[in-house]
Amino acid sequence: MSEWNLQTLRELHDSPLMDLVFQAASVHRAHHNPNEVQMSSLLSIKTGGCPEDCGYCPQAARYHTGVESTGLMTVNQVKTAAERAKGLGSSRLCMGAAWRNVKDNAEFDHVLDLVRTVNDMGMEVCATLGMLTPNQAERLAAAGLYAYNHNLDTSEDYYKEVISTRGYQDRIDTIGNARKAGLTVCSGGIIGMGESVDDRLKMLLPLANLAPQPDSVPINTLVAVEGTPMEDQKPVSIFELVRMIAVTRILMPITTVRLSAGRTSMTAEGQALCFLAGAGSIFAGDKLLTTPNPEAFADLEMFSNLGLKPTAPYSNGHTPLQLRLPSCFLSAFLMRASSLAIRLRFSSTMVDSS
Ligand code: SAM
Ligand code: DTB
Ligand code: SF4
Repeated sequence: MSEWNLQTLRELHDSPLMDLVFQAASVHRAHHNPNEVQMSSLLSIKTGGCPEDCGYCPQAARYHTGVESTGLMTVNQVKTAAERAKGLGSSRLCMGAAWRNVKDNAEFDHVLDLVRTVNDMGMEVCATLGMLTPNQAERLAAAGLYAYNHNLDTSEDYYKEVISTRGYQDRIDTIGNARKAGLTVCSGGIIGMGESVDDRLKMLLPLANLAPQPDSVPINTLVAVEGTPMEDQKPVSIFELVRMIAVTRILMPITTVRLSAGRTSMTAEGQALCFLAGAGSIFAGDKLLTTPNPEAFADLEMFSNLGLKPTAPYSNGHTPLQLRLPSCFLSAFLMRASSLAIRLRFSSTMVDSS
């Protein structure tokens, strides 16, 4: 358990911004390269028609948002998109499906093929497919999945105002299933849905209390989409976002804090403050899952102005199971080969001396 509670976290959150950012930047530098930011791309492999009622989501079938429902993308479509993303500097691809949960059917077998395809390209493969059973998590890990994204979204109290079709504990269970299968965990949430500052901090506490803490925490600002119950939410200010990123960084020092949805309305100066406060990744490419994201050239210009370099894949030392297996076999082979060589040398020494 971390030493933080809501009161100490709130004091930290409300401290003068310069002090907060300085403290967060110091923690960031102690554990991460402050001049590297990972570029990660999103790909909606199955869009729209979702049975859930998440109040922020343009892909829920019950809201009239103009998002068209599609079938699963083919291997070739995903390969082309992944090659484009890699060419623009992304070292990670996150594939999203508008599902409540994964089903054990031919579609899931196809997703496993998609995971293998992107893994073979040397990219970190992330997926966000809804709830997972332990066996499904294991099959994804065996196919080479590196990370699973499943957000808490908000505090347990405010969650009831946002989603009724899936419980908070269901989310915690899926995160546990992903982790037990050896997947790295990506879990965070959204600010700007009408929640209080305490709700934001109450979302961070259960994440910080996971042992170990999540490998990534995405901080999204709401993209208020017409037709969803949240269409009229007021945008959060950049300073609220910087405070949230800084508190996340201090609370979870090793975690990659991901500056996620909502960047189209931010200036490069605002984003620079987010990087200073500990954000270590952005979603790159002109589309998130269904909504717009800054153009690639704008991000390249921002990276150049700030002297930032895109992070290489697997830079935190983890590798997906599929990549770990050959190296396990290789080290077992090398150990056997060297013990054989020692035995041969030993027996030839015995022959020489006789
Ligand atoms: N269907 C799967 C699920 O809900 O677990 C995966 C896809 S879902 C789109 C992934 C996450 O995207 C959500 O948990 C939410 O945090 C984020 N998200 C969705 N719509 C958003 C919006 N309008 N603004 C900001 N974040 C959003
Ligand atoms: C996350 O926390 N944010 C990403 C990713 N995980 C899957 C999704 C953002 C979606 C924004 C709304 C859309 O484009 O549909
Ligand atoms: Fe469906 Fe995921 Fe959107 Fe919720 S967030 S409506 S589960 S696609």
